[in-house]
Amino acid sequence: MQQSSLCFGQSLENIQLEDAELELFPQLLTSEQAHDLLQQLHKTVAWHTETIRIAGVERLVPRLTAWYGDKGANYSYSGVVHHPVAWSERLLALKKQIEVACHTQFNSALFNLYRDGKDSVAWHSDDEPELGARPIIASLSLGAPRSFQLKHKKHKHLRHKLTLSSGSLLVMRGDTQQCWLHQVPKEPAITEPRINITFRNIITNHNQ
Ligand SMILES: O=C(O)CCC(=O)C(=O)O
Repeated sequence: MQQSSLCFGQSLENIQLEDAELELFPQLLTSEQAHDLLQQLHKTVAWHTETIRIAGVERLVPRLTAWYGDKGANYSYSGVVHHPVAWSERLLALKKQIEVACHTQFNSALFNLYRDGKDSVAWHSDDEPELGARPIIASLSLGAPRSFQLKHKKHKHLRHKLTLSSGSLLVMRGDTQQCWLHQVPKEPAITEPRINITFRNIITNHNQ
């Protein structure tokens, strides 16, 4: 079920799912703004290929990634500590726009480049300890529309699917990461790139 409203003049859909809080701004950026940003980020972001170890075998992650943030906003995932690249002026302005829409502040962002539909991200939740217990994750999509799937961790029959179009912002709050997994599956027919930026807040002293 979905309820629509307006937030700062932007259309906003509340997606009603058990044990989750999901909001979708279908067009936070216009298609021209999203296209222009994708072109710029494609060229200028410090993209790199990561590896993960699955059942003792090293594999390339099927997308390119980059980690940006404030100094000290280090993030550990896939067994590696990532130190952030400093924000550019344009990225800081984008972060501000997203903070206003979400009524919260972020100190970091994970960038994903899906070169085409063969790139993907497998089922996971953003539940690393440094994100805190009920993190707010704001996910901006630029470029090729891609399917975004959710499944409940305990109630296996609960599933949901969205298409994330260029310029959209999906905000996940509350128990979403604790109770749900999400993925962007491969869609081999897609030939165009997509960039996704997930803004996050790293708790820099979470071990203290
Ligand atoms: O590309 C997306 O929409 C999702 C990315 C994602 O799940 C992540 O960065 O953790």
